[in-house]
Amino acid sequence: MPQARTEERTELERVARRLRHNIVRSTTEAGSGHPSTSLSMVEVVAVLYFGGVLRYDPQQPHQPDRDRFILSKGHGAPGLYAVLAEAGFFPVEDLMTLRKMGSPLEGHPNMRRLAGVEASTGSLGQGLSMGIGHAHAARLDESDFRTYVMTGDGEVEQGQVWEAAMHAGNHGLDNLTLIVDRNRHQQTDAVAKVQPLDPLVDKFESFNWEAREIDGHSLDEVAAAFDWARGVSGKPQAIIARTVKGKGVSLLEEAQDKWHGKPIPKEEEARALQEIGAEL
Ligand SMILES: Cc1ncc(C[n+]2csc(CCOP(=O)(O)OP(=O)(O)O)c2C)c(N)n1
Ligand SMILES: [Mg+2]
Repeated sequence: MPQARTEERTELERVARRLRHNIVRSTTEAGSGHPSTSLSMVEVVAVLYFGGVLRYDPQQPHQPDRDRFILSKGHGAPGLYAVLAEAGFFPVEDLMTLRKMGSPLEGHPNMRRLAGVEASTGSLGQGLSMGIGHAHAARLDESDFRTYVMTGDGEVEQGQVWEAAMHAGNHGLDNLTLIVDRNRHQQTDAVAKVQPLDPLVDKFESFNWEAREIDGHSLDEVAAAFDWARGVSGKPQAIIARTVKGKGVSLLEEAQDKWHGKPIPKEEEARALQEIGAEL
């Protein structure tokens, strides 16, 4: 790998570790929230914001030609807040106000209170429809901004997701990319037990999308997938990112259905941070 590329990867690894630290610390401090949901999306958002994918300016968060990222799985708010702070939308120290009275870092993202949040989400199933609105707006305004939406895999059971998928495919919205965080677990059980989704790639393709499955924790595969998505014309793109719920913290990884929506207890925090690795 050329040296510049190696350095970029090392920097992204550092970003990913800092995001994991801040996800764990902010939810443990809050005594509530969804660390396992947030830890599974870290590499995807690290590459989006720091791998040269999203076009954004924290000094001008409403600039009309910015790219949009909509976190449809709004309960992953601690992960979104960690990356927005890292990107300079607000001070990193504010992460520790998560879920506190008066803080704009609400339990689920509120676009009216925090710059950088593109959509108020938390009621699952709506983000892709909102993203379609932005994708159509870009067309109407003859702007080249792109829209990225991330859903959970349990979330994909929602009927509205498929109505939206059908619409985006029929309209050939090639400025729209969906990432499905395929961690295979939802609130209380495995997705396959509640409502099997496979073959997910085939399903999107049959709705006139381009789709591919990747390792959602490989920075290289995530970066390559976004490159691929940008190159597709005439169809929206779905990236099915295989991930692990609670990635990086063994306590969460080992009992995924037990830890949904639960913070790491104070007495386990130090060990979790050590497992994630030094925050450089
Ligand atoms: C419409 C709606 N129904 C139910 C919920 C409650 N709920 C919150 S998170 C969750 C599970 C989501 O699982 P998944 O989409 O796989 O996300 P993950 O945490 O695994 O990333 C549910 C059912 C909700 N937020 N919105
Ligand atoms: Mg899931």
